[in-house]
Amino acid sequence: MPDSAHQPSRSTAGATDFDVVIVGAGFAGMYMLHRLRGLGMSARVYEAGDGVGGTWYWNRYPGARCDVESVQYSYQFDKELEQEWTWSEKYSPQGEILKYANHVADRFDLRRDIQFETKVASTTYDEGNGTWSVVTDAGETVTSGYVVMATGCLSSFNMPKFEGVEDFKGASYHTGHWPHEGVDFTGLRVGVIGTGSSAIQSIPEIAKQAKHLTVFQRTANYTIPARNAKLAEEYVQSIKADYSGLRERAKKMPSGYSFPFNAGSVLEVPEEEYRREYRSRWEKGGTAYLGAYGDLLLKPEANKTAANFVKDMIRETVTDPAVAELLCPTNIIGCKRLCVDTDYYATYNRPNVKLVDISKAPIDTITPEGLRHDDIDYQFDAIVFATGFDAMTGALFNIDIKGKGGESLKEKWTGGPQTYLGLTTVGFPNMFTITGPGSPSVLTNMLPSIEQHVNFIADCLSYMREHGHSRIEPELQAELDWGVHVNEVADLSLRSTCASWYVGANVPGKPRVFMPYIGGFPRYVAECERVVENGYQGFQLA
Ligand code: N01
Repeated sequence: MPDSAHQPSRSTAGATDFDVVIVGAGFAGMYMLHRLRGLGMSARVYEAGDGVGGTWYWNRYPGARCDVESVQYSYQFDKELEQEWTWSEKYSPQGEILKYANHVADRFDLRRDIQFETKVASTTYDEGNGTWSVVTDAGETVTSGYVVMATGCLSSFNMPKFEGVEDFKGASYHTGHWPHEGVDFTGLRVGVIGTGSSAIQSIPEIAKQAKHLTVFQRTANYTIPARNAKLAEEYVQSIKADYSGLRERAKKMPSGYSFPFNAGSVLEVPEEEYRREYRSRWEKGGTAYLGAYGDLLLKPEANKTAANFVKDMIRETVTDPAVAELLCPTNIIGCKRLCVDTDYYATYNRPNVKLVDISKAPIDTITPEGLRHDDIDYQFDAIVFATGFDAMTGALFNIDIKGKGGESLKEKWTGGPQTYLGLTTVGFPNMFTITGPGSPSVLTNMLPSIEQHVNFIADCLSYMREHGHSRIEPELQAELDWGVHVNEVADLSLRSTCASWYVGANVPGKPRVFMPYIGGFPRYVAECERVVENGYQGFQLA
C-alpha cells in the first residue's frame, strides 16, 4: 500500500488505489496527469528522478539543447501557458527546457500526484479483477485500473560492455545520465566515445575546457549548423500573435514540425540550382536542410546530392584533409537522425583535439589509465560515453511487465515490438504506451506527438466510462495489420536502410526492426481519428 506521504485519492471506481498509474514525469507523464485530473480520475505518477522533465532532467551534458525550434517544442494544450512562457533562444538549452517543465508542473500543481525518486519495478495484470498491480523499487504495491507508460523513447541509456571499464581510475560519464552539478574538464585529458547527436553537441564545449580531447568515431555522422541565436522580442511577439496558425501548419507536416518543405524532386533541378538551395539551407541552419526536396529520403541518387554538399562543407571547414575525410560520412544523409551542431566540424581544427577512427577495429579495452585501441594506449583523466540509448523498448523492458497469462512484454516482443497504433499491445489490456513503437514518435516533433497520444488515451478512458466499459485491448488482427502497414511504409524510406538506433542496431542482440511509424504525423492522426469515429475500431471493449 502507498506510504502516508503519498496517500492516494482513492480511485473513482473504489476498487483500486488509483484509476491510473503513470510511469514517468517527463512531458508525456505530466500532461497525462493533467488530462486525467480534468476527467476527475485519480492518478499516481512514479518518476525515477527527483524532478520532472524526463529527457531534459537526465541529459545535462555540456551543449545539450533541442534541435527543434523551441517555439514549436512546447505544449499547445493551454493558450495561457503558450502566451506567458517566453523562449529566449531559437534552440533553447537544456536548462531552459527543464525550467519550462518545472514551470508547467508548478502552474498546474502537478507535483502532489508525482512520487519522485521511485522506479516502477514491475506491473502485473490481474485477469480476475481486470486491474494492474504495480510494484515500486521501494517495495510499495498499488493497484490501478490502467497503466500508462510515459517512459520516453530515449531514456534507457546504452552503455556498451567495454572490457575493463570498472578498472578505469579516472572519472567516467554517460551523456544520458550527466551529474547535476556539471563537470569541469579544465586542464584534463578527456576521451569521448561516440559521434551521435549527444557527442556532436558536447564535443565543442568539452574541447573549449579540456587540455586535450580525443574523439573515438565508429561511424561519421552528418550534422548541420544550428545557427542558434537569441530570439528577438518582435519575433516572439509575432509567434504569440498567431500561435494557433503555427500549430496548424505544423500538424500538416509529416514531422509535426513547421519548416520550409519543398515536395519537388531534386533530380529535376540543375546542379547549380540545387546547390544554391542547399547552401541557403546550410546558412539558415537546422534539420530543415532535408526539407529542400521531397525525394531526398526516397531515392539514393537524390540523397547523394544533399550528402555531397555537406561533405563539401566538411572539407571546406576542416583544415587537415585527412581528418576531413574521416569526418565525411559514407552512408545516406538522414538515415541516422540528422544532427544539429554549433562549431562541431571546426572543433577538429583545434590543436588540442584528435579524431581516432575506430571503424575498422573496436576499442580493445578500457585500462586503468585510459583505453587501448589498435595497440595504442591513450591516457585520460576522464572518459565520456556518448553511446546513446536502448531506444523505444529499453525503458519498457526495464520494468517487468506481465500481461494476460503471465506473459512478459519482453517475451512477447522478442522478435521486435508489436503494437496497435503504437499505443497498445494484445495481451496487455488497459495498458497504454505514449509514443510507443509503431507510432510517429521520434520521427516527429515529440511534443505534439505526445499531446496527440495523451488526448487519445484520455478521450478513450472518458468514452469507456460513459459507455460502462472497464477493459480495453486491441484485436490481434488489428495489431497484425498495423504491423504490416508500419513495415510497408518503412520499406519505402531510405531511413530504414542503415544501422541506426531506429532499427535497434546500436544495441547488440536487439532485433533489427524499424520501430517508429514513418507514414507521417497527419496520416497517423487521421488513422487514429478514423479508429475513434468507428467506435474504437480494432479494439475490444468490455
Ligand atoms: O546516441 P546515438 P546520441 N563502440 O545512438 C557510438 C536524440 N538526441 O545520444 O553510429 C564505439 O545517436 C555510435 O556509433 P555507431 C536524437 O534523437 C537529440 O548521440 O553506432 N562507439 C554513435 O556514434 C539522437 O539521434 C538531441 O557506429 C559506439 C554514438 O555512440 C538520439 O537522441 C541531442 C559504441 C551513439 O550515438 C541519440 O543520440 C542528443 C561502441 N561499442 C540526442 N556503441 C537534440 O535534440 C555506440 N557507439 C539535439
